[in-house]
Amino acid sequence: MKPMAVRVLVGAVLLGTGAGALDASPWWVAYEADDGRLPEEVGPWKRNWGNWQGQYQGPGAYRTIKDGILTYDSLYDKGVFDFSYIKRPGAMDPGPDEFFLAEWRVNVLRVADQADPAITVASDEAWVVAFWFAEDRIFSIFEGFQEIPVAPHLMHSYRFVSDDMRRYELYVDGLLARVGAFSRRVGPSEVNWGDSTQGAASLHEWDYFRVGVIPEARTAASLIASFALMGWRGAGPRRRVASSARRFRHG
Ligand SMILES: [Ca+2]
Repeated sequence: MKPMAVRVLVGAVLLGTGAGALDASPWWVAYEADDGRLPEEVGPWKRNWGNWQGQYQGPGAYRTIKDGILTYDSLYDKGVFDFSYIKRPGAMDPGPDEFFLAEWRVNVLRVADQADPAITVASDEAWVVAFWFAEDRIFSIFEGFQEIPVAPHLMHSYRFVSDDMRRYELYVDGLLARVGAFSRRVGPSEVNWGDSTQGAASLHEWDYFRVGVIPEARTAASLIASFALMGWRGAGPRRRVASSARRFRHG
């Protein structure tokens, strides 16, 4: 793992001030890449990018949207990072009878080298999980680079679930792939995703990235019902996910 140590997961050490007024939990933020707008254009996502010259230097990754897919291409420069983030100081974590859910669908087509795209979840109480994406596996970088293999060069659906921001479950294509633990970190609560690494370059496609806090279902039956309501089972009800999430967010 030595080559990885020289690289910087920029997203995991991102510093900054918090957002303004926040919705009370439950909450839900989704980027669907459906209408040609970039995450920061849709909001409330903000963008952080740069290169070896520093933050906000250069064009970042070449980002294009086609047929509901957002593609990042930073193969031209390993110094490039370019990711989207939200901060919710004091309002990220699930309360009693709620759970935290992040779900995303991504195809990592090429990485030079080892891993470049990433997602980070950092809690209000300063606990963090970050996954680093290679072509044929992902790494939980704060858990000793624990590896989770995936079939290369395919779209995979990921679901990250936690009810206490200490332990989590990660599902890949609907199957439980890892039960893991958050690690200590410094900084405000935050979620980010994209090309999060300086020192590696990549080409990857994102179908969606969704995150929020959802009321806990009390029985297995209602759990299944609420997952069905949320579009838990597939790409079909995508827009319905967004609208039901909006209901949670504003209701
Ligand atoms: Ca990069």
